[in-house]
Order: sequence, then structure tokens, then C-alpha cells
Amino acid sequence: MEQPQLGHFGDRRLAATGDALLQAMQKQQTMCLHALASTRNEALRFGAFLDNGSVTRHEMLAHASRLTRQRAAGRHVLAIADTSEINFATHTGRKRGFGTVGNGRDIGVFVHPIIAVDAEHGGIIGLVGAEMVNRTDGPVEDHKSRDADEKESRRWLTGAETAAYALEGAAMITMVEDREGDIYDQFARCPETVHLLVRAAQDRSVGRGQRLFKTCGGWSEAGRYIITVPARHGGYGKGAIAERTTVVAVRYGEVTIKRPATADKTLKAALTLRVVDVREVNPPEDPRLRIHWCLLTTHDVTTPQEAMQIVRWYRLRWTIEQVFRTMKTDGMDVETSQITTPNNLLKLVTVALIAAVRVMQVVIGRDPATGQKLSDVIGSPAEVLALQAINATLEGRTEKLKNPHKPDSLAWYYWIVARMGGWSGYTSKGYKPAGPKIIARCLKKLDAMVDGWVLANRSALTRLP
Ligand SMILES: [Mn+2]
Repeated sequence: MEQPQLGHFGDRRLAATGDALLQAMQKQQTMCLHALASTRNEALRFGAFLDNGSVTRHEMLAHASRLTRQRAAGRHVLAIADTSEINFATHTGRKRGFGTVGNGRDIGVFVHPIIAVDAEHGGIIGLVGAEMVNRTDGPVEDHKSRDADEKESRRWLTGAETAAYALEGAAMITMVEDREGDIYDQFARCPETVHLLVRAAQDRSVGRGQRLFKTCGGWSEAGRYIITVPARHGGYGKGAIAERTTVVAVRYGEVTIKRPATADKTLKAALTLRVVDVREVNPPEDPRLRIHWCLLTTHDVTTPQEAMQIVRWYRLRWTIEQVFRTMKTDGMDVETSQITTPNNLLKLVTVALIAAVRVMQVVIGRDPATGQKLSDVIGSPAEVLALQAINATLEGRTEKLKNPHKPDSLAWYYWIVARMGGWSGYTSKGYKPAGPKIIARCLKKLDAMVDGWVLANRSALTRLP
């Protein structure tokens, strides 16, 4: 690649190895270097790469963030943040220096990324930043008794500042977070250039002895909508629950929330926020199954259309869940991963995160309805030329086998990716779009072809404006 994909690391060879590792990770999400590498020598090279002091998580994240910042200019960006734990089952007990995850037994790390999503079409713009924690302290017993500034929630407080800095130049920034982000300090300290959209976790006091949830429930309905509640596959003692459809009522209004007794006394004593409340009209008996999203936001909400816009933006939080799902593979085993230090593990998890964002970006952008631009994925004119050349070799003689999408769209790129994966190219009946796994496999092949083409045509390329 003309521009390295993973980072510069101050050395061309390191940058090239980084790109090879990233491409391998896109193809197959695993923490095992032997599985990632195609030869034994390459596995050793990947190991040496991670050991190298110039290869830092900071350079990988800063590089991704720079690309995202360029693409985000002038757009309304949803900065979606969430935490996920990556577990590594272990057979021989805890290794020195590796932390444990929530169950206090498995080795693992916490990943807290922020991803940039286009508020208009929902396509991924890129990674904004990420915090990784190798938690060596064991599970936190009682997080409510701690100050918000303490370790566990600090990442939620710094997220908006990170986004404000990294997405400077965006037309608008909205942080989108689930209930974990419902921290008074975050609303009180949010930078002026950043909006917040957070699902309420706490039934806060809204003054005059009133509580948030009951207050919202008393507002008049702005509309009713049918929504599909996805199936739940069990785990953690919960049984599997089938997909269902249900009717929800949407309400909106304004509340003033009080500073909780546990919060920093230097913060404002009260804050005025808008609320969009989505709750089932006939909720099921079991309160755990009920749909109730009480969405707190700094955006103005004065019409039912604006309320539904808030709901749509919140639902795009799904994107970060998909990134986590792409990252996680079953049976990751630290013992056999040739990863010897927690720091190297965190580097590899960073590569896995960047790879997962790239894969999901193409998976989501393949839908021509999004209208997402190719420039969100491919930066240089040389790579675009290479893709045009590859596209020409993949198109058939008949009209039916021409790439039907605009050459500047991500859907056009996806058509090439899918064709390389052996997809027939016919869009008539029986066509089933490829999922993340197939796309990831094809992306690696395509990246290699683009590289080869750019290399072979370098002399011709220098003449370009
Ligand atoms: Mn969460």
C-alpha cells in the first residue's frame, strides 16, 4: 500500500509486516500467530513485530484516528462508544501479569473503542480511538460507591473529549452510549462541541419528588411504532428467547436532572436535558424482557420527527455490537497464542479491533441504499485505479455481469470483493449476500491484488495529477 494501513512505526519493513498482520487478522480473527501466518517464518516475523518497541498501540490507534478525522470532515458523526471484554480461556491458571475479566477466572482484557458512524446513512467512517485495560485488579465489587472519576468509569468521561479532539472538523459530533454511559459527570463535563445521546440506567430525581421514568410515562404519546425484538441466544443462565414483534409508544419532553449525592460537588447542581422515551404498550410480565429505552440527549427535540431521529441514531449503536462480534472468536487460548506479555496481547487485540472495524465497514457499506462513498475505505488515487483495473477483469460480457454500482461508492467496491470470493455476480433470484467471514477472506485477497497492481504500474501512476 502507498499509505500503510496499520501504522508507520518509523520503518518501512515494520509498516509492511503490520499491514500483513492486519490483512491476516481481517481474514481470520484469532490471537494465534501460527494461525494468522501462512508460513512458519511469517509467524516468527509477526512475533518479532509485536516484540518491537517501536510497534506501539498508540501508533496503531493514532494512525486509524488520523484517517477517520480526514473522512469525518464536514459530516455529522455519531461517535459510538461501548465496552466489551475479550476472554481468553486458560488451562493452566492465571499467567503472571495477565488480568482477569468479570468472572474473576479467565484471562482477558477490556476494550473500550469509539467508532465514527455517519449519522445520515449509518455507514462506518472509521475508528476514533480505544482504551484497553488489562485488568489485574480483579472484579470491582461495588462500583456505585466509587466516584465517577475512578478507573471503571473514567473511560466514559474521557470519551467525549477524545471525540471532540479526534473529530475536529466534523459538522457535528454526537456521542451514543448505552446505560453504562449514564453518568451525571459526563453530562456536566461534556465539551461544548459534542452532543450526548445516552440510554438512562438510573431512575433519576427530576425535582419536586418526581422520578424520571414515571415522569416520561406520563407524557402524551407522539406516535406508536411496531418494532422487532431480536432473539436472545441464552447464556449467563438466561434461556433462549425467540424473536418477536411488539408495539412501542414514543414520547418526548424535557427534564431537569439533579446532581446525585455521590457526584462531585463542584459540578452544576442540575442539568436540563431532552428525553425520548420508547416503551412497550403491552409489556410482557417479565420486567427483564420489556422494551424501555429512556434516551437522554443534549439535542433539541421539539417534533415527533426529531424524536424518531433520536431513536434511529440510538439504534445505530448496534454497529459497535457487530464490531465486537466480529472480533470475538471462540476458544482463543493465550497458552497457545505465542503471546508472552500482556503488552503484546494488548497490541494484538488492537490489531483485531482495527481489522473488525474495516470488515464491518464493508459489510454495512455493501448496501447501495446507504450511498456510502468509496473514499471512506480507499484513500489513494493509485488504489482506486487498481480497483478499476481489477473490476474490468471481473466483469462479464453481458450487461447482467457488469458492476451495477457507481464507481465512487462502497457498494461498487463490495461487488468486486464478492466477485473475488466466488460470488456469481448475478443479482437475480437466489442471490444471498456474503457475510462478514467471506468478506474478510476476500478483502485479504483483494488487498494483495491492489498492492500487486500498484507495484506493477508504479511508473504509469507517477504521471497522475
Ligand atoms: Mn455496554
